[in-house]
Amino acid sequence: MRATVVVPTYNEIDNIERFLRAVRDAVPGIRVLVVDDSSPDGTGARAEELAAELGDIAVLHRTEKNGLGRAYRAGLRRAIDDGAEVCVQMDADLSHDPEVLPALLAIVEHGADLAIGSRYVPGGRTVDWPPLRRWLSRWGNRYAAGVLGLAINDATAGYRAYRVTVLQAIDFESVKADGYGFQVEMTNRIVGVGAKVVEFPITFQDRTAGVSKMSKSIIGEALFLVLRLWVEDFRGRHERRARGG
Ligand SMILES: Nc1nc2c(ncn2[C@@H]2O[C@H](COP(=O)(O)OP(=O)(O)OP(=O)(O)O)[C@@H](O)[C@H]2O)c(=O)[nH]1
Ligand SMILES: [Mg+2]
Repeated sequence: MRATVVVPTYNEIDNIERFLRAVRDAVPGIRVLVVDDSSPDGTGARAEELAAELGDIAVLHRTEKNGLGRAYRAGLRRAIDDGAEVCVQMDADLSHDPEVLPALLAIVEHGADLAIGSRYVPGGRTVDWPPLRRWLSRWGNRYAAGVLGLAINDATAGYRAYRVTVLQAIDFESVKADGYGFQVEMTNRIVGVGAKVVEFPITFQDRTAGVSKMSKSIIGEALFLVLRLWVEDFRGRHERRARGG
């Protein structure tokens, strides 16, 4: 299947080269779409140079930094329009090991609609994260899964491969969340349409270069988002029952 890695970047100048070379080494035939929000550090221009050297890499330059969700919606749209059958989401900061790519792709090729690189299934782990960050991620996941009734251990994971038909089935462009919540909203919709989800254990390595874009407002958005999704799911079920469906 034709696969494209969609990778949003903002100020990843110290990571982008290592990232693109490692992806190319791990899966020589894979396409990459870098979605750069006019990084002031020149990540977009560096990505263009690497694209010319390595081939099969495109760069989508956006004018404004306005969140991971928006960057992904634009990037997934472009990848699909360019013929992708599988879209991989990945961070550029090398927290997601490119060596895992073949496994995620194989899971989708064998029939899954979504393969999640999961920190919270047996064999999965996080390395070098401070205790508070670890706690936040672990409990954020328990909270989201508990409230939404998702049988998913790592619904906030940012390393995933989607079958394009499921992205179309959930109308991914109408997903509203922009920060971390984007991953949760995507997962909730995918579970909602009864798609097949497989979690594959990964080791998540904290970034060693560049700065985090994680913020209190992103965490706040995710907390409220879960409640909004719960209300929407509840209303949806109620309306279906009222219609006798
Ligand atoms: N295009 C774009 N990319 C973004 C934006 N925010 C974050 N990113 C990228 O999204 C990926 C994940 O962001 P990170 O800052 O690593 O967030 P994180 O992984 O939750 O947090 P840390 O790894 O702790 O820094 C990275 O490749 C970032 O460069 C944004 O607004 N626009
Ligand atoms: Mg990161």
